[in-house]
Amino acid sequence: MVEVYGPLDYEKLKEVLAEKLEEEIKPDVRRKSEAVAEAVKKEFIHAWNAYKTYAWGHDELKPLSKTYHDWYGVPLGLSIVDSLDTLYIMGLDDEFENAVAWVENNLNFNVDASVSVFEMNIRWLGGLISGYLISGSKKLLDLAVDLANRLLPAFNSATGMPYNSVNLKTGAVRGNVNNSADIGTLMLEFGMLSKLTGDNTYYTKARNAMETLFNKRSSLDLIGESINVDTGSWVSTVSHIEGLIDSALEYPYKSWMLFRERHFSFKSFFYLKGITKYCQENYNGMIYYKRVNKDDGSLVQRAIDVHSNFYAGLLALAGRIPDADMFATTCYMLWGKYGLMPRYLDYSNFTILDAKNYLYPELVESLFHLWNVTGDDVYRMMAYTIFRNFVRYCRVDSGYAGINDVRTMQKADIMNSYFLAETLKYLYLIFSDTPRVDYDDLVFTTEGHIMRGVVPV
Ligand code: DMJ
Repeated sequence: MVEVYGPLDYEKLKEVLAEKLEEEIKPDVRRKSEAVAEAVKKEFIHAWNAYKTYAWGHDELKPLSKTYHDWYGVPLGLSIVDSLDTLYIMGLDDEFENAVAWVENNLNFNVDASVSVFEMNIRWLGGLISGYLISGSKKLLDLAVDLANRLLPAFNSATGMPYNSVNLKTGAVRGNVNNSADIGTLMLEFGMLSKLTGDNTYYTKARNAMETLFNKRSSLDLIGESINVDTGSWVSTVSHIEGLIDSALEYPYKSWMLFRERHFSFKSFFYLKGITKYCQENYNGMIYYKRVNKDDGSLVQRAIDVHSNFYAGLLALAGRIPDADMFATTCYMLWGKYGLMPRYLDYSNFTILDAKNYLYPELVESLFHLWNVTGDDVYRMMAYTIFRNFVRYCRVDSGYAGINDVRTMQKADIMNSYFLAETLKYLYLIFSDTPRVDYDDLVFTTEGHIMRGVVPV
């Protein structure tokens, strides 16, 4: 990894990066970007084979104990569903067919379990829809409809914003205090399902939830972390771009890209405006997004969560290239400083507040969008060093392991499904010179699932 210490200044860092990347990385990446894509694919196969051997049909692989983890106590094949479009994109057609067959023959949502509406949406529903768009398998679409119908009771709150959890069998709901991200990250998947089925229910419910959340924004155009969906009162008034809020800021813009309804771009404009004005700051020569109170903009904390790394990609998609570049560079500096970026740190003094890195995708996602929009090889080179460090620190005999503490690189017994759905997919796409999908015709969901365009529908 390019190690960057000393002056943490954007201009100086760009110089150091340019020099180091030129010496260390460029010859490799320039010469053989397709070979790097193949290397990423090889690592995907390594992780996928381990999942197949030790956890097939279960949700996620535990790569150290060589066993599995099921989120809700019953196997719902999460890693299979989450991997479908990655298998297709990487040209692993036999594996894709086997995975579709497993889903067709085994996946059953009639289970007595209280599930997160957000997670079932971004991982399972998104995976099924993109799997259907690629395969044309009617059974996958039926499963997507069945799942969405089981999630619908969550919207029966007084405000129409969803409860946090719903029992897939009984429809019983839980959690009337819900996060902004969980409320505002349904539109792409629910909306696409309506487009595919002609049943507008899903589109309308998700749109109402997004609309209601938007209307609860403060006069500074900021939303808080959590809200009571029965009363419509904010519970946490802290505003930022991190987990608990993150993808609520991402979905209005991407919904505009997918559905082309003007009100989505309007929402996105106001969210980006509020964040730029009250959260964005130049600090020690770099760009950061601080945590503030949504009502008066007062400082809550100077901290950065690895999940916020997605924001550079959103800025790139929205055409804000200088800010996108500066923030991606800030994030890259933090990945470089620690080998892998710790989940959470105070950027005023670099105190680590949470030292784990569970194979997080957000920076490579942003680098992919930046590279795709600008064509600047610097983003490929940054992605290459991150890929090398994932291999160096996280690869084990049976797959890939998250890291519990980036200071010691002590491994965690978990290979999250998004490593297959997002991290390796974006790493592959950034290097592939012959992509199987046309980026101009696609929207990537927050879980990296591809919507629109691929499609024999
Ligand atoms: C992914 O499941 C999605 O990107 C989600 O939006 C938030 N974070 C995880 C990965 O970190």
